Amino acid sequence: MDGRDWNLFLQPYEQAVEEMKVKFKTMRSELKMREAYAPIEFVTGRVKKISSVLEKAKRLNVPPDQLEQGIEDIAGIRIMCQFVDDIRRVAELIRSRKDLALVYEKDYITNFKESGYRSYHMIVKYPVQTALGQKDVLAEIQIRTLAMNFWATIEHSLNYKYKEALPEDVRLRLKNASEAAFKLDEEMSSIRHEILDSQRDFEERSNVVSKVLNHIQDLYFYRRVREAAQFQLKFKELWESEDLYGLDQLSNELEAAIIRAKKNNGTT
Ligand code: 0O2
Ligand code: 0O2
Repeated sequence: MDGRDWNLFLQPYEQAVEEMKVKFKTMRSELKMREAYAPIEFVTGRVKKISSVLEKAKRLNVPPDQLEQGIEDIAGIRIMCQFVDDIRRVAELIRSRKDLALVYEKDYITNFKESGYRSYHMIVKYPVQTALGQKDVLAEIQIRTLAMNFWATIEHSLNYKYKEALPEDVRLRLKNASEAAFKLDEEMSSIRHEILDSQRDFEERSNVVSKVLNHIQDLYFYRRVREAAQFQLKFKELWESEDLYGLDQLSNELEAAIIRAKKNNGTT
C-alpha cells in the first residue's frame, strides 16, 4: 500500500466521531429535559479500522487517493431509538442542524435490504477544525430501533465469522428473525399509540370535568341554586357512566345557563 500516515489520515475522522457523539448525547439530554421523553435511547460511534477501509475500497473499486470521497462511513455514528416513529423525528432534527450538511439519505426501513437489514442512513458532511484549518469529512449516521440494532449486531457478527458465506439455512433463519424484529417494532408502536390515546382521553376527561364543576359553582354564585342542583345531578349521572360526549354537551349547556344568569343579574 502507499506510504501514507494512516493515523494522520484517520485523525479528522476520530475528531468528527468524538464531536458528533457529544452533540447527539447532548441532544438526547436536552430533549429529555424539555419533553420528559427522549426519542434517542443511546448513541454510539466508531472510526472504521484501516483494514476495513481498505477492504471496502477494494470491494467498491475506490482508488487509494479517493478514499475520502469514495468511502462514506469511515466516521460512523449510530443512534438507537425505542420506536420507529422516533427515527423520523431524529432524522428531522438532523436535517435542521446547522453544524453539518446532509449529502443524501438511504431509507432501509421502507426498503429493507435483501439480508433483512433495516435502518435509516444519513450521509452527512461534517466540518472539523484542524491545525491546518477546516476540513470537511463524510460521516454516516445510522438511526435504528433497539430491535433493528439487536438483529443487525448479531447478523453482523455471524457474517464476520462466516466471512459472508453464511449457510443457506442460517441466512433463511436470519431473515425470519428480521421479520420477527419487524413485528416486535410494530407491536411496540401500537402499544405506545394505545397508551398515548388513553393518556389523551384521561386528560380530556379531567379537563371537561373541571370545566363542568367550575361552571356549576358559577351558577351557585349567581344564586341559580335549583338549576345548579339539577346540573349537578346530571353531571353525577354522566360521570358515573363515563359519558365524555355527554359531559362535553353538559359543559356547553352550563355555559349558556351562565350567560342567562349573568343577564338576569344585570351584569352584562
Ligand atoms: P450513558 O450515559 O451510559 O448513556 P464514550 O466515548 O465513553 O462516551 P464509548 O466508550 O465509545 O463512549 O462507548 P460506545 O461503545 O460508543 O457506547 C456509547 C454508549 O452507548 C455507552 O454509554 C454505552 O453504555 C451505550 N450502549 C452500548 N450498547 C448499549 C445497549 O445495548 N443498550 C444501552 N442502553 N446502551 C448501550 P455511555 O457513553 O457510558 O453513556
Ligand atoms: P461496518 O462498519 O462493519 O458496519 P454496501 O451496501 O456494503 O456495498 P454501502 O453503500 O456503504 O456499501 O452501504 P450500505 O448498504 O448503506 O451499508 C453501510 C453500512 O450499513 C454497513 O457498513 C453496515 O454497518 C450497515 N449494513 C448494511 N447492510 C447490512 C446488513 O445486511 N447487515 C448488517 N448487520 N449491517 C448492514 P459496513 O461497511 O458493513 O461496515
